[in-house]
Amino acid sequence: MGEEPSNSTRYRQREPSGPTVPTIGSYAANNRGVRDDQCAMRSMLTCVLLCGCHGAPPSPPVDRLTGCGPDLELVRIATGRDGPAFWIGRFEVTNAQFAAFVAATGYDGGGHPSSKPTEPFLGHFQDGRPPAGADLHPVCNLNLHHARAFCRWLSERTGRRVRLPTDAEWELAATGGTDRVYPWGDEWDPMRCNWGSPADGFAQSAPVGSFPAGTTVDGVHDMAGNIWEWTEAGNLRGGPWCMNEATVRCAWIANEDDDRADDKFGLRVVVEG
Ligand SMILES: [Ca+2]
Ligand SMILES: [Ca+2]
Repeated sequence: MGEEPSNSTRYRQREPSGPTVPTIGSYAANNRGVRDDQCAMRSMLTCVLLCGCHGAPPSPPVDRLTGCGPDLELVRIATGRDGPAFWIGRFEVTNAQFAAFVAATGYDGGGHPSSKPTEPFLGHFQDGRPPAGADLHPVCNLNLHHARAFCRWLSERTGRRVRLPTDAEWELAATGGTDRVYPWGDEWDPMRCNWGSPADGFAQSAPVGSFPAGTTVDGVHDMAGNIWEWTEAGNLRGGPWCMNEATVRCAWIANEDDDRADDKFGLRVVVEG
């Protein structure tokens, strides 16, 4: 079962934050004497009748970063309380995507060795390539500098502003702007993410997108578990494949040494605009 956090990482837990989404019944009456929940229900029925979408919320726009190795699929996250709308990677960055960066640039860590020598920069790669069969697993063994370097390269190649998420952006994407505990809702479900139990099918990392029942409301995968994700502030979010249900909550923040790489530390990109 999942490990408790080690003493080497400074953790803090805080109350969930962010705007809450009102339920249908909580809408007030409008000036036509018709409650907005009735309007909402009417439009939902209209949607079912006209487009057959059965009342499901519209899917957010998607986009891709192309021409830099395997495409990075992006999901639009609507304007939040803390800033403008942005795009976020639907998946964690994979070994194959990071390998394309290394192949194109010869990047070797950029003079930022890991402060944990037993887990050096891309220590799991072999001859500059991911291990056999691991192309679609999340890249790991990165410290904050290495994660930022990948984003800078994508910015240069695409002309778009690619970077790590802020903590507010990461949490907005994970919760969908609600105060939910996990990306899928408030109830813990050990089969909706890759956490510290092999019972979910994975003793270590899983190919990205292996838990479609655990996505956010916007369809972002693996915001709980699998690989821990660096944010711009040097925090890690979402918990890794080896820890418990407390650590994979949306609100959990682990502040880490910027120089430390680890086989549980990876990234997901944000694109501005
Ligand atoms: Ca697992
Ligand atoms: Ca993750």
